[in-house]
Amino acid sequence: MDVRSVINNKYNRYLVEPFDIIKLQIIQHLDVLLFFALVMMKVMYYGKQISPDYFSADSLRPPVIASMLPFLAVAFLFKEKKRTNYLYIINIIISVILFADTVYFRYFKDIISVAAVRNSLQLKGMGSTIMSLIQGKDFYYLADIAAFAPMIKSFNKHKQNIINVKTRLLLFAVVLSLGIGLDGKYIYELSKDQPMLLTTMSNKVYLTKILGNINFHIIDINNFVMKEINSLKPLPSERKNEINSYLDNKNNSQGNNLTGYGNGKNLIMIQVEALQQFVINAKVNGNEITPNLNRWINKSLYFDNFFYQVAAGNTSDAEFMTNNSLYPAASGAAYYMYSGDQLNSLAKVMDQKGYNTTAFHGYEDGFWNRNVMYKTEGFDKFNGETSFNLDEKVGLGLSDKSFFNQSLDKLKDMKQPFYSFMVTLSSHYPYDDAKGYGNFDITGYDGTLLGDYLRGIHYADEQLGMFLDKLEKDGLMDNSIIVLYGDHNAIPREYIDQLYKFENISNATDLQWYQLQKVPMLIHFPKDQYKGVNHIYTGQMDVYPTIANMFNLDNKYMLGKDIMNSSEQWVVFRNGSFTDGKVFYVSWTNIYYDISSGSTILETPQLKKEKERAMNELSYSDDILNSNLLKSFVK
Ligand code: GP9
Ligand code: MN
Repeated sequence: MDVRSVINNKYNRYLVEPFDIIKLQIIQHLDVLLFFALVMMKVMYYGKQISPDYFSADSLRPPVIASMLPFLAVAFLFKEKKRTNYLYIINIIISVILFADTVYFRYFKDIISVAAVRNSLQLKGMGSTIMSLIQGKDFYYLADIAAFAPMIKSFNKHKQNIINVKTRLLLFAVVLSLGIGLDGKYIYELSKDQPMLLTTMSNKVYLTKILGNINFHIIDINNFVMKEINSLKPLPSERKNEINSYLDNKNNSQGNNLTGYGNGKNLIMIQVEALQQFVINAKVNGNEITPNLNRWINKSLYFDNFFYQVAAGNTSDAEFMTNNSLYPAASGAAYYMYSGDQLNSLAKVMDQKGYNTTAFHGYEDGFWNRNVMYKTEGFDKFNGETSFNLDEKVGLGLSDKSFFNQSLDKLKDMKQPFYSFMVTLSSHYPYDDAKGYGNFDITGYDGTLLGDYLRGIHYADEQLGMFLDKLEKDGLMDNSIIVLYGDHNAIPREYIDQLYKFENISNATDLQWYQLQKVPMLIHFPKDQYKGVNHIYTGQMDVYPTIANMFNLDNKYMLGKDIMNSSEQWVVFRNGSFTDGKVFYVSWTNIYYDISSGSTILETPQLKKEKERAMNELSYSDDILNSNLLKSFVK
């Protein structure tokens, strides 16, 4: 029976059985139904491939349906025959993406991103690695595409264009609004639950779970294109010159204290999760919180006015600063946004000097985009979660104890000289997983975040102590410089009253809050040389320039200072706050504090200049990164 004659013949319409109408509608929309069912099946299969527990079918279905709807909506704009072709093409695109995602996950345990694709295209030998990762079952995604190719033509031949424009537009509008509504709901819920995640993209796997694989890729492509458009806008040459001469001035050595001291020695840099300064040399119920760090501080050059300077990128921002001496991104995470830039990172420059460079971290390789960014930063190797035996877990992932033990074995096997960058994990918020380890007495702080932190950081301290002691015993320390620092604060603002109470501070000012945002930083030299305490105001931005001086590295593109050869006490924070060691400027209230008296002071022309300098430095850093300036600066 001709479809058109049934539907269009108003005299005959009442003669048609309802069942026939349904049947006809199904045949007429077979392409839509098939597309929907096939893509759903593939995304479910994809979830199962990646992690059956994490991506349960129930959790995947709603966001996947939501992300499909806008594509379906567009399909209704086409006449039926064209619609089939459109859906077929969209199916191919989605299937190829899922195929790539599956293969990529097998290796990196992360979701593929545009930056990751671009970076791997630049790597030699990546082609054969990818080929070796592909498995027969991955072709499940593509099977229907091959099967349907010959059928589409004959399907279209039997189908007729019968839906009028008005109905098609209506269908488009209804399905699109439904899709946007549902997507909006999931995005809103996510932004309430984890406000930073959408801009920092720190956990792509989680984002994919909440928004669906397709939406993740749309956001990722959008971010990538926006960044590319931004960097296409050429900076005026005067601006480039201004930045260049500022960098020249900054990186003009003012002395030769310890210059080249590290030549031929190893560098072991340890970034400790949530290690704040207030626990150093402090006691709870008569017991030292960090007895091991306190002991090692006495054998090292210790900086007791060292600030973390991180922004939304948190841990990754700390890594970014100590390895690049450029400021974190104004919004989002530098580790995601700038992973396609050319950088003159510590590992890269060390590598040029013949060093072996390796990063170590006991959590998902793709978290904070590390698997991509460590390559951009020039590390030869990244020992992420997939390189460790996950034999003991504390909090998020591999326990610090096992992490240090396994890393030590790897260090011993490494060709010297090396630069090893180690990022710890166990003392991660909310710190309540170290309960079963040790019996640190936190009476009086039980059931509080601060109490959990004290116990958590006590555990981390114990592992750090064991690691450092072993390094010393094994003799590796005799030929190594160790730099150790905390990545960011442990007690967020919501819980700050617990910390004020611990510190006996009442009616705290913003200056007092900032003074509590210090993290420990120590440099240990062989044979405990140069031990002592240095009170200079400094921060994470200054780590790379300091190392560059000690290891005679040639880098003129750092915005921090060499602490060994500078009398400046300049520390700038991403929000525009800054200190010069005497005055502290708090950007959100526009108030200056005199550090020694703690009282507020009025702006002087000199302070106004400093404020401008802080803003300039931040915007220079933004321009360098947004316009990928190091690509042309670094010869
Ligand atoms: C995870 C770890 C945590 O890999 O570095 O990052 P954070 O949540 O502290 O930014
Ligand atoms: Mn951290």
